[in-house]
Amino acid sequence: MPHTLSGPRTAVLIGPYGSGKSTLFDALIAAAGGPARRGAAPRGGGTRIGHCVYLDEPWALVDCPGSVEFAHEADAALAMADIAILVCDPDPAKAQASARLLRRLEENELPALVFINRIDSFTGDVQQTAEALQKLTKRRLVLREVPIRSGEAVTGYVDVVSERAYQYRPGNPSERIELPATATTSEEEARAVLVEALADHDDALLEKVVENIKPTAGEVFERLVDVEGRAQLVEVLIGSAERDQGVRRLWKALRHDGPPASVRADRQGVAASGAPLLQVFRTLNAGFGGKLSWARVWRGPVKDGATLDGSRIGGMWRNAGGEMTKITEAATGEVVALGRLEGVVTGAVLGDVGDADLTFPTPPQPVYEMAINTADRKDDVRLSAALQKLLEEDPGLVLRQDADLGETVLLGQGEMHLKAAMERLANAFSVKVNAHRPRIPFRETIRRPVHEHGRLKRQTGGHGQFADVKLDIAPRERGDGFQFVDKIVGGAVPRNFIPAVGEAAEEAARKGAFGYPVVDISVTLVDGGFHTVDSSDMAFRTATRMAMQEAIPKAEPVLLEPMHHVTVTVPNTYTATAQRLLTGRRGQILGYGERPGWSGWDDVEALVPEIELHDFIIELRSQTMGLGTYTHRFEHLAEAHGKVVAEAQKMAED
Ligand SMILES: Nc1nc2c(ncn2[C@@H]2O[C@H](COP(=O)(O)OP(=O)(O)OP(=O)(O)O)[C@@H](O)[C@H]2O)c(=O)[nH]1
Ligand SMILES: [Mg+2]
Repeated sequence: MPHTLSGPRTAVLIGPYGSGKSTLFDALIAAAGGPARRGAAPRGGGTRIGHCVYLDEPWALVDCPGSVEFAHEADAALAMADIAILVCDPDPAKAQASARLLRRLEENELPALVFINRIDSFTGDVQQTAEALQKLTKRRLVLREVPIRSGEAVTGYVDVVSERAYQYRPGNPSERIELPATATTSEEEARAVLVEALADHDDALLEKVVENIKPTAGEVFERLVDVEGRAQLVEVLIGSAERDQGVRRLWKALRHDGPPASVRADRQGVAASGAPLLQVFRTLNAGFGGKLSWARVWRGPVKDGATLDGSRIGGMWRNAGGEMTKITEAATGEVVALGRLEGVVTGAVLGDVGDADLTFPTPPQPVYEMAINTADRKDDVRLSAALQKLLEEDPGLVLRQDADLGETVLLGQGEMHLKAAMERLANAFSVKVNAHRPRIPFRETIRRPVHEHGRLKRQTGGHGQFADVKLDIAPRERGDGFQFVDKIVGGAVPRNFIPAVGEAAEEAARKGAFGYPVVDISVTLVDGGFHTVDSSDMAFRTATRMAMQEAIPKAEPVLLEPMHHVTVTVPNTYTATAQRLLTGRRGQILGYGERPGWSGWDDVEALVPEIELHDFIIELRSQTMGLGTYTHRFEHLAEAHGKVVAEAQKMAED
């Protein structure tokens, strides 16, 4: 049944890096009467949101960045969408770049269309592209259009449902032409596939297929809208965003197949009636109107000036073709920008949530980190305020204050992601920062027990300083920590000085032979001596420190490096690659196997030194078409040798 349309809807453009989403976004807006594109669309990070009206129906279009480093932005947009457009490259060899997104569509149970872009420069067979994509999803993909070629060039298409042929006329709706003989076979094949796919969901249609009766365009169309609306089938369209080919055809598909906003709201359990409810999915500080929070109105109307959960809406806008236009009220299903929602973070739900499940997608664990410091010390105070705003904007970022190492570390989804974050710090918050590779929390320990004598005897003028300690310093089991043992008998060291010895020993262990904290040792005070006048806490501290500094280098010190348990996730065609990369980074493979619930993907488990992980993600992505990813957690400390020791010592000196 075609939908009776009432309210606004949201379509989200997703796709691999550089597949043409932004170009298509601009072309869609222009086709809906918006301004023509002005130069190339911005690349890299940053979701764009625009509003338009196509054939009297209001839409919000969301253009997501394609880079995996901004995947969390696309995930956030998908959580708000009524329908998705997956924009793909026509080359079947590049299909795999869409694997993660096809999974996401399934997880979201989101109706979707595939737009095979760049048809202007494609000489291959779109059927093969569709087949390559089909291997990556459980959902049925069906070609809705087949190309008409003149020589190598695609000049138009046949709509497989109506069986009508059209010639592209960039900037204008395509022109209906006679169905060319060259396209008849491919059209008939594609139609048969489409009808069979639909017959799986419809007995009446199945009967016709069995009896070899050709269903009418109307019959096919009606079922298509229904099955697609239930997210069971995905139409594959073709075109060229750059040349404005197939863009109006895509609009028509969106219009017919995009379910009303109530369908998504129902699926999330949002009750149809009640107080207003909205959810923020993108936040931008500075620029237009101070802070802007882009939100989906799950239940409207929401009025400007209204207070939701203690936050007052200070302004409400749509982005109509690049112009922010003020509105006073937003209806159910709208995506709008809200002003000055101070303290409201990306993902926040405001209003009467009831039993709705509006869980915001959790960004992946960060895989790349950089220590940052202000270029100008004067900015230190402003840095922490700016970082807090940045974290509000972007849940993909994490901040770690390393008191031990004296560093502020920004963690994110990759090099580009962190670079974009630092650019925002500079441009939106006027805080310039320098970034450097974070230090590694190395530790050290000893292998051999030693006995050491520390004696302080100083005569300065009238009264002197005297303390004498005999220490047994011994290794402990890994993870057992530092221990001080007092074995003084018969008052060789008076009771009141003993705590000072313990404290000084522990303090001295903070910097060992390589410049790092010494862990897992015991220090036992076995004997000593004192002077009734010249002994003091201070003197015992000094004597202890002297003994420790002498002892540690003699006790076969060893450097300990943090080891992480790493789980690499890759399509199984890259399992061997992942193993090779891990081994190349001194990783010890613990095993591998199919990732639970992800057919075609493997998890490879390994123990890897932390120092090797710094730029691991860059190599992993470049060797796996951007598909490989990993999670990690600290596992234990392990003895390090050779080059690592030299590197660690150098780091400690810097
Ligand atoms: N030949 C041709 N080039 C295209 C087409 N669509 C986009 N391009 C070009 O491909 C490049 C990338 O296009 P974008 O629209 O920025 O791609 P994107 O998917 O938004 O990229 P990210 O947001 O960085 O993932 C640009 O140089 C476009 O001009 C097309 O249909 N045909
Ligand atoms: Mg883009």
